[in-house]
Amino acid sequence: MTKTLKTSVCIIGAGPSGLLLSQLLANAGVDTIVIDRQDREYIEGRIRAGVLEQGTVQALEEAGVADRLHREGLPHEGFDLAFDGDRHRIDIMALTGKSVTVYGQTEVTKDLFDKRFAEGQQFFFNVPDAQPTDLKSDRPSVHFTHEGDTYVVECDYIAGCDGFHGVSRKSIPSDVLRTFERVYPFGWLGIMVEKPPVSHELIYANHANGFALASMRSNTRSRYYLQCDLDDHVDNWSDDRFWAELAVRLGPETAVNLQTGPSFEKSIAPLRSFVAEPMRYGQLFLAGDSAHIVPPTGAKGLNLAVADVRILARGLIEHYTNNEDRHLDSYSETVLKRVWKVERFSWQLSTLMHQFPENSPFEQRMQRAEFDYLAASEAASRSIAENYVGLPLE
Ligand code: FAS
Ligand code: PHB
Repeated sequence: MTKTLKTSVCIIGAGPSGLLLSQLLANAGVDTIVIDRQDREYIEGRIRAGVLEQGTVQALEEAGVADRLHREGLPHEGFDLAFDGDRHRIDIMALTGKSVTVYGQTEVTKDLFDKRFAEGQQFFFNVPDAQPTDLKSDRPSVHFTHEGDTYVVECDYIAGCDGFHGVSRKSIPSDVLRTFERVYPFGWLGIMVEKPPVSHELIYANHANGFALASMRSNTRSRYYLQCDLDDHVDNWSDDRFWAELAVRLGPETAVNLQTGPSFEKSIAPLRSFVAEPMRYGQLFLAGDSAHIVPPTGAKGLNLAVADVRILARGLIEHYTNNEDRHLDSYSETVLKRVWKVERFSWQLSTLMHQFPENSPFEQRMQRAEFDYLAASEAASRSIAENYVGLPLE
């Protein structure tokens, strides 16, 4: 016997996109049901983004989940670009009047879950088979099984917040969906360690051996990345080997301050640029990684997902409170304008800061010239800075 549930918006995915959308809608009195194929512990356990744009902080403040962020987050007013031993600081505060906040996506997810549970949000976890249906009707639905029972959620709208590997994007007919992709010929090997960061600000380094990033989660917990081959494996990287290579790529002046220790997380992530168009099909809206992926170089993935959600929440709230659909109707066009600008920036910084095996000597000189131009031009540095702190919401 199928259990029938009704809600205004059925959200597939309880990552940052789905959780934030659920909270923003709840604050406006719009009810949702949230479905995820994993459980809360698994979702909270994923280590991902670390840098929040001011717009993301503002969205979390609007959602009422920014108290711990303001207590524990680290405001950052600049970051370093290093190129073969030369260093250039991008002074984002002087160039844009804005800062970014270092606060892990893990913590953002925990803060959102805490508030959603405190407010009695209806979740269905460990759902392997959610299936959006009747997307072109005015009563779409989501069918799934949970703990042996079958369910159908009848709703007005479905929000596909189920990430790159989710079901939502795949529910858009192939003759409607257009996808664009660039897969990078390398990955990022990341570690987490309970040691103070090597520098008080982030360092992005392009060394002949490859890219390195020195980041952090707090003043006592550091996050480091090394560019690695796509077919590399974490088993090839002892902590000692990681620390030795990181020291080489950051350079001796920085490495002398490196505090090493046992890593408690070590993983390799592939890098890709990906966009799916349109981000709406009938009553289905895509938001976050279900519609786009950026290489993490620009610290944009989570921030871009939040921007989608802010724009989608605005449109849905206008629909339910004023019966006004202009922002819903323009959602896909509006978000995609921003998505492509952010894809461009993430691609630009990835192209500048990594060693590409196929690069000719000419292209290597182009990388060096781009860095030298950045270091000498306030206008060029301001361009990097205004993208890094986050472009204004349309
Ligand atoms: P998510 O992928 O976070 O969440 C999707 C949710 O949907 C998951 O909980 C999943 O279980 C669920 N789901 C999937 N399929 C489903 C189905 N069929 N049915 C029901 N539920 C389903 N961004 C940065 O800014 N900086 C970084 O350093 C960074 N590092 C990253 C490292 C890795 C390894 C990865 C994969 C991503 C990284 N990102 C980074 C990007 C990342 O932070 C995303 O942008 C962010 O998680 C997007 O959030 P969501 O759109 O909610 O998608
Ligand atoms: C991180 O701390 O995980 C991080 C920071 C900045 C990036 C990418 C990842 O650009």
